[in-house]
Amino acid sequence: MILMEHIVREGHPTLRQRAEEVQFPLSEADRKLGEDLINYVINSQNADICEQYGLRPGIGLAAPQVNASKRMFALHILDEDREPLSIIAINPKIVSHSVEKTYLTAGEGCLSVDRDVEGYVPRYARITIKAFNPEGKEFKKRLKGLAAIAFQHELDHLNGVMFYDHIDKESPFKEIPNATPFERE
Ligand code: K2U
Ligand code: NI
Repeated sequence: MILMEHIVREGHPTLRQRAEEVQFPLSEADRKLGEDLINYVINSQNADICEQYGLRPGIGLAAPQVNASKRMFALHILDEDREPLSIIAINPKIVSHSVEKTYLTAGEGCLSVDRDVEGYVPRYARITIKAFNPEGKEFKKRLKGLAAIAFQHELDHLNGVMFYDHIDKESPFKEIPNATPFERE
């Protein structure tokens, strides 16, 4: 079970590396890694488990965040008024995206960042993604809203990018051109 002690924090070199492609068929270790990632995000959204183990709630977690430099992350997003998204994405790619951008008006956070970093993080409003599931089957999805934002946040982790790299240092709340704000309730 992944606990907060297993999550590396900013300054750890793995968070700034480009993670390695995952080979199929998955090794037993890689299969377990995927399970551990999705179980973390599911557990972290259960108030009792969260309290019992001192977890920070998350809707996504990428392998580099547990010091595994592999192109794999989990997303578990149920609170959208859209179909639930619960995936382990292996060797994920954005194949196309909208010109329109979006950003969380509350800004973003990160399980690997123990501080608040304010400012708007520009993201593509709609994306078409493809990835492999743990069985090696490729899937494609069109994402928007929080799912699109979260996918881009996790994909950044596979490329050594942190959310605050995207924030305008001089003017963190500068209006983002051609962007529709996303208010998270
Ligand atoms: O990668 C991570 O550190 C988990 C991130 C993922 C994330 C951050 C910002 C925006 C979307 C996804 C967060 O800790 S998950 C916490 C969270 C929950 C709901 C909405 C936004 C962030
Ligand atoms: Ni993060």
